[in-house]
Amino acid sequence: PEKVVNVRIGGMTCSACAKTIERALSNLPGVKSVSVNLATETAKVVFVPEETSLEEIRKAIEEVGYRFLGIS
Ligand code: 9UX
Repeated sequence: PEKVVNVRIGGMTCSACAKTIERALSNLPGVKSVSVNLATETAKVVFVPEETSLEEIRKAIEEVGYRFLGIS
């Protein structure tokens, strides 16, 4: 079964920021869909927990220069 999380992200200021994060998360194994919302500074991520984890999601966000602020 897939998990759905809403991740709060810091540091996004433009739509290119959102695209960068969408690309980074989409490239993780086990991530089925990503929708980044610039206005609410969140990303909805659907993933297979056996293939990736919240920790991998956090790392991917930080590697492209943004901040993982937790899940809501
Ligand atoms: Mo969004 Mo641009 O940061 O460097 S403002 S991609």
